[in-house]
Amino acid sequence: MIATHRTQVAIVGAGPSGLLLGQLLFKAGIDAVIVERQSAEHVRSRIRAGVLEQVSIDLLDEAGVGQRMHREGLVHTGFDLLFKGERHRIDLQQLAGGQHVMVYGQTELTRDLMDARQASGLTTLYEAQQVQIHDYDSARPRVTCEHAGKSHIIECDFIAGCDGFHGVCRASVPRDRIMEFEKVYPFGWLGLLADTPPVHHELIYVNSPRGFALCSQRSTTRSRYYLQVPLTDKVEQWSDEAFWQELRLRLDPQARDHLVTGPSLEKSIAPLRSFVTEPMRFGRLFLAGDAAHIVPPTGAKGLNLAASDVKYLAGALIEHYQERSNAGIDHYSDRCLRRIWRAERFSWWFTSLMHHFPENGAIGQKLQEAELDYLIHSESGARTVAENYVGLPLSFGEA
Ligand code: RFL
Ligand code: PHB
Repeated sequence: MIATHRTQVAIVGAGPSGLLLGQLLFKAGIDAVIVERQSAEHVRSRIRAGVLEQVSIDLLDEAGVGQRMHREGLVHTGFDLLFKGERHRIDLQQLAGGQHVMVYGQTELTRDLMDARQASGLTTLYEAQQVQIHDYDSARPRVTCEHAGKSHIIECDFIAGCDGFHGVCRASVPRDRIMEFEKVYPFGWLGLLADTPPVHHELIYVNSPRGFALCSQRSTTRSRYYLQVPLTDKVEQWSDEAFWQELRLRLDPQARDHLVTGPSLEKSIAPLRSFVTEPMRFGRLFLAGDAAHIVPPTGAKGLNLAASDVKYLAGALIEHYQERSNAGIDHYSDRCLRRIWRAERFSWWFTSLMHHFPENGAIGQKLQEAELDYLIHSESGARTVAENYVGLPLSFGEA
């Protein structure tokens, strides 16, 4: 049995990039089919990012899915940097022109997008196997897959590769047409989610000789903490008690006293990497989000970069269909990459500043502390951190 679908845009991957693109296209009257390797349940339950920049907040509003985020998301106007045992606040609002970020879990955002898609009766093939892309250099690209015991052919005008770092789209591009830039860090983040009140009402980024730590949150009753761990560590080696004990050792005395511990709802280790693909367009195939780039999570940029790619891509496709102009399509890769490299630079720099690098010895720790000391006492230093953290404007530096 072969089922043939005809659509304008075939989207591979139902992560935040694919779902948000689908929603923006739907709003503009453009038809799209999403093909996703995992089950809907699996996609719904993934725990990842937590911090949204204004650009992402605005885009979720534009897609018509921002209501719950505004009700339940937590507006943060600053965060703390902890080093040499003391905390110092970076006031985002004061330093970055009144801007703030929103703490709203990727899990919630994904749920809002999936619910909106389902409510509109749009087609998503979950648990699709052997997904392949074809003929994206021609006027008639296709996506094929196996789904619910049938072979499916999706004929389309364009393919959006929103299938994450391990997806099929980037991997299908011949090696001589693509450049990849990569740095893998010699440590990972061990994350723990717990139904305990957060240790502080804002995030705390910790530089400690024992390694980096981050105190984040999902709500006023749910906390998310991370510890820098060697890549050789396995999550099974870390009991909840060992996690809490190590976190306490990296915190300042006040936070240590306030820390409320409890059983973990989830614990996992994520490797850290900087990665960029150039270009991001190959004929009628576009890469967006983690399929094209990865940042280490220290700067909270991954999901936000995915959202800005999608903003440019949706804009380009809408321009193509509504105005018969390919200008947005032709500029897609360059416009995305400018923003991506700026976020890559910030994420790499903030990661290098906050993590423990044993190979740099005691002097490495002292130099990090001196740089942090400079940053928090220099208005321009603190402003640089704040401005990058809230996200550089979409039109930054453009004529
Ligand atoms: P995703 O989320 O990886 O989704 C890709 C989807 O494609 C599917 N797929 C396929 N489908 C069909 N056929 C195939 N062959 C396929 N191969 C894969 C996958 O099943 C999946 O559903 O990519 P997307 O949509 O580009 O979204 C990117 C974000 O998920 C990612 O950048 C963020 O989670 C990164 N990130 C953070 N970003 C932030 O902006 N702020 C943060 O605070 C933040 N914290 C984080 C993070 C990522 C983390 N981890 C675990 C990597 C914290 C962590 C710990
Ligand atoms: C999170 O809450 O998962 C989170 C927050 C800030 C980051 C990274 C992750 O920089």
